[in-house]
Amino acid sequence: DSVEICPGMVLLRDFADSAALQGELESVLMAAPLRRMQTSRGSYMSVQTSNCGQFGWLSDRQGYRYSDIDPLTGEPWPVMPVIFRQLAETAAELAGFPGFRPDACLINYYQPGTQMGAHQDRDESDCDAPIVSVSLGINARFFVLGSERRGSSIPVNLSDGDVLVFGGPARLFFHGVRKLKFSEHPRFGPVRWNLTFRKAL
Ligand code: MD3
Ligand code: FE
Repeated sequence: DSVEICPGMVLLRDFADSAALQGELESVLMAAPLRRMQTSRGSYMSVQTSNCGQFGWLSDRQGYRYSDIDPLTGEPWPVMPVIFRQLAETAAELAGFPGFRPDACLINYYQPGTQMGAHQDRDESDCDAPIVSVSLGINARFFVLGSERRGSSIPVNLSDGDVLVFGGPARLFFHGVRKLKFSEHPRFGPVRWNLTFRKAL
């Protein structure tokens, strides 16, 4: 089913074929391994990341940016698997954003205890394009604020296979992920994956 959480934000519950994505994810990570990125202040993020697609999101002492080369391997990022791209395009279309063509897929890896503080996604040049987020593995408590970092938030429980689409008025909303509680997924084990599809450039 599909639920509009607020204008511009649509949740497609259990929309993704998580078993099919799992195999492709493993191949991508063999070519571009997970790493812990550094912030501009020098601390390390608790989430581990990698990318596939034409561009990858990076964070280091210089700040945030997109790059067509993986600095760890010196090679281009792995090609975005066809089933990743099709999933993101179909989800965007169903949510009311036809014509979405992602050129970047950020892979986030969460272990129990990992969290992501409230932030905006604004490193992309085209904010008319939506963002499509796919959750795999154990459940997470996601939250959305509005255009301000403070105030009340809307909680959303994200489970394996759930797809969230953000666009229009919700595209620049603050959001984050609460500290992950321990649980186990039959295929993924005690971890959560999030694939975030974007139009970077
Ligand atoms: C709301 N990741 O990588 S995805 C991120 O679960 C990020 O890994 C989280 O936030 C995760 O930047 C949440 C959901 C998400 C992605 C983009 C958004 C929510 C968003 C952009 C605007 C508003
Ligand atoms: Fe984000």
